[in-house]
Amino acid sequence: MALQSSCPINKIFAEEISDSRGNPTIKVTAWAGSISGSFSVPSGASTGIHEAHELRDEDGNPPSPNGFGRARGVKNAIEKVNKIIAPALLGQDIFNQKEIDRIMLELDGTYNKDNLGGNAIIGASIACAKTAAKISGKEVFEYLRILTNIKPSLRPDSRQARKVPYLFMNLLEGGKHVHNGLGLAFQEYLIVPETENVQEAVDIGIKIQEGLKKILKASGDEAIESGDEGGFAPKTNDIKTPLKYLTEAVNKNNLQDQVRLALDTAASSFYARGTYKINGKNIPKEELGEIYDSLVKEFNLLSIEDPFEEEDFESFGGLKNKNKGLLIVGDDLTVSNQTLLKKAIEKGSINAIIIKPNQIGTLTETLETMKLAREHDIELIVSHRSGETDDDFIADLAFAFNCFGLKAGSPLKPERMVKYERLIQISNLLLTQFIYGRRKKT
Ligand code: 2PG
Ligand code: MG
Repeated sequence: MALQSSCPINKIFAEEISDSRGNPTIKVTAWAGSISGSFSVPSGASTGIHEAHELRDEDGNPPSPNGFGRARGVKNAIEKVNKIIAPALLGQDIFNQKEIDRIMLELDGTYNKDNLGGNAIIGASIACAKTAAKISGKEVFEYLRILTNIKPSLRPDSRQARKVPYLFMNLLEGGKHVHNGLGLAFQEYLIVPETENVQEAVDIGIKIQEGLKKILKASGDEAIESGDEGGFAPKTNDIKTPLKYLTEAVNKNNLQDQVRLALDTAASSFYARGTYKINGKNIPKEELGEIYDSLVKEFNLLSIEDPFEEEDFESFGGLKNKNKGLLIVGDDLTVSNQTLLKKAIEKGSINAIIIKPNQIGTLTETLETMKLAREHDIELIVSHRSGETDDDFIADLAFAFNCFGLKAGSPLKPERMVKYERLIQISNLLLTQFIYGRRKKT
């Protein structure tokens, strides 16, 4: 939808920056007139097999024999933006997001963005949206609402009519996000403060993580390591122990009535040839399902993300049907992809979905997937990646459509905290507007 008289794009430029793991990634800036907006692209470690392709210099090329150049380089992706995407988008209306994304999809011409790279395309896509928001004098979340109309659910029992998303904060880490070689299977142990006051939620997160530090030390863990998202990496391979630590930290702070626990097990990462490797043992999916049933009861879990490997739509649905009230969240299962979400809906696999714009590769497709999820009463949780940048776009995306959650890691890491800070800023902004509005009337 055109917002105002058209405004042609006059420059798009990509450059290399480092992500929170120290790997190269790209930052794309789009200009219309003298106004610009940028998006810094994040990168996953436990990626779904159906995600948009992240273009790296090593793709199809052996590593440089002289050892020059950083591993996981993005020179290729930068060239795709500067030499192919930019010329194709010059002169296009910055307000016509659908056409911008359509042109890039056509140029790429593959199902998984193999040619241009999902990282190159999403960089340009969101940079254009941010520039358009600036030109129209709107906050990014307001502009997103103009791009698409995703109504809050009208179901009286829905959790979707949330004004401000709940924070999903990852405080203990395992799986592919830690590097201590102990083999803790589950990837993320999260807390969810049940408050729409974001500052209060962040304070709770910091308090509990401080508490965890003491608990880990008392358990003999002297040198406490952190995982990629700023949560601690406990020295155990027992999947239940971190839940006990979290419960202890919550109880010690007397927060048991305000905080729920959640898991992202990222099960594809400990699955191979029909079995799941947990606590050093290979077990079948039925046994894994029973473990979940008992953890849900013992720890009153709010949600489990990716409880089974990413192609087992049936087992997701089985777990959901057995545990009423539990959120079964698709991430690697659905990779923010509308076609996979449709399949999950048909099979009754999930009642919540993770949304990561770089998983699908354009803003338009991200919004379409969110819209479809909302139409089917599937809770939306907008998420960061384990390799993050200082970009705060996902906070606006989560706020714009009354999403159930924003998952952005530990508040102790600056690249995660900027997302929470942006949400605090938006809440304050609305408060000021409200007060100002009331004063104006009297
Ligand atoms: C996940 C994400 C973010 P990654 O699995 O949900 O926490 O991890 O970015 O490594 O895919
Ligand atoms: Mg996940």
